[in-house]
Amino acid sequence: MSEGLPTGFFWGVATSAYQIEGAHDEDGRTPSIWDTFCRRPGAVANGETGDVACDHYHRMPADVSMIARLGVDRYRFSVSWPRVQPGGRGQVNPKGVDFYSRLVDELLEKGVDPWLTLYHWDLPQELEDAGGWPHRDTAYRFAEYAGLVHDALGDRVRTWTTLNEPWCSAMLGYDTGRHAPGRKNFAEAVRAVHHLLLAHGLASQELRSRGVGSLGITLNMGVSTPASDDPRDVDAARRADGLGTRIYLDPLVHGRYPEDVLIDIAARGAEIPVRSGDLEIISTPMDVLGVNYYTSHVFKATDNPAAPEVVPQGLPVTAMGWEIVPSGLTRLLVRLQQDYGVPMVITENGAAFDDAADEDGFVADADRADYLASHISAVAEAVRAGADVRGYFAWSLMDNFEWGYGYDKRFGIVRVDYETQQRTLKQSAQWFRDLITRSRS
Ligand code: IFM
Repeated sequence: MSEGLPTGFFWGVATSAYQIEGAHDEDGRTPSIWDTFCRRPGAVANGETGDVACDHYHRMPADVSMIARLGVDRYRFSVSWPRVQPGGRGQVNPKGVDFYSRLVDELLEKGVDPWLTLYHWDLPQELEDAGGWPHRDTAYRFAEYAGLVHDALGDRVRTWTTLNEPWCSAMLGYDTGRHAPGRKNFAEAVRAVHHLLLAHGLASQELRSRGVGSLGITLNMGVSTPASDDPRDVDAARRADGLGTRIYLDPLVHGRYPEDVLIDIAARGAEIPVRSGDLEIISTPMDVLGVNYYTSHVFKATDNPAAPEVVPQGLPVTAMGWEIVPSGLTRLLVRLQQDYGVPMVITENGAAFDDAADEDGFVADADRADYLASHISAVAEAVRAGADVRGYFAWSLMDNFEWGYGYDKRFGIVRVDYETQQRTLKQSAQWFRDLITRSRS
């Protein structure tokens, strides 16, 4: 399955701050937009919150030992902005920084390389109150925060990711309202896209000026296929690809927004608030593109060009209802190589299933192991076809807070019993550990 992966290909597991840390009001941390959103009636399944989550803030050393026992090369985690810079402005919070400093030290001591993401959706609430991502100043606040984190950890962390999945921050946060902060306004979402990209560029400049080993951004992507040759279906797929992928990668890599996407969004009454010099900042060269892949879609046009129908292909689905399409990952990676040519790493790939634990907490999740195996094979196939892919992170290390789904959906290769906080390796974790061992021999 891993035949064809290049020498030096690395393996990792991934998490994010709000999904695992808990300790939401400890040691000076202030609320993020997710703390606020979780308290909005009906926003999150069962009214759940990340207040405790996996209690990783208090269990970090043991969690790092568990990560090391999996044999991974790298651990991808995110830093909580309101923990490190409460309120999103001003001085660092020494206790917040100390947590990440200890995390990095624990990882390095155990031979696991830290892969740090600066923003995985937990905007300080005060910055949302000041306008959030539709407001240009938020990009400058982010660059300042990036510099502060680098000042604290840059001596030990080599790999820096600015943003995780800006599509989710912009579109789910400001258009559909399914994610924090829960606004529903397409024009604001488009402004958020630009300011997230600007934030990435400004932060990249801050980080580069201080010195980094490797710098990039992570995007969630799939392939968009038309349901038929009908030009309307072809156009529906083009639009989905435009708003899902090209609106990010064209400015990031080529320094321009795609013309067809500008026309599409103008027809919906929105405009990208680009200013002179922005695109040069946004296209600050990156070393690695993080690719998060879960599924791909087939699109059929409807009477509303902004709302095409997703046509199920009759494939098996995960507990999220997402079809399992490993071939889409191969196609995506080959296409990204051709159109953008940036070295890539799979920064997330994994699946939620309805796990059944035995009395010891063990889950025989052959379905999840199969999902991972088929997608790792798809990566190897893309590499054989010429894609430059350098590593793979499984999402996720452990079950955690799955945003609007609360704790109902479990993506972990490690089971978390939320009553006791006991961690138990699932069959998929054992399989992943053995794969890593085999791939080295
Ligand atoms: O849990 C999320 C993660 O935070 C971002 N990427 C997708 C995952 C599964 O939905």
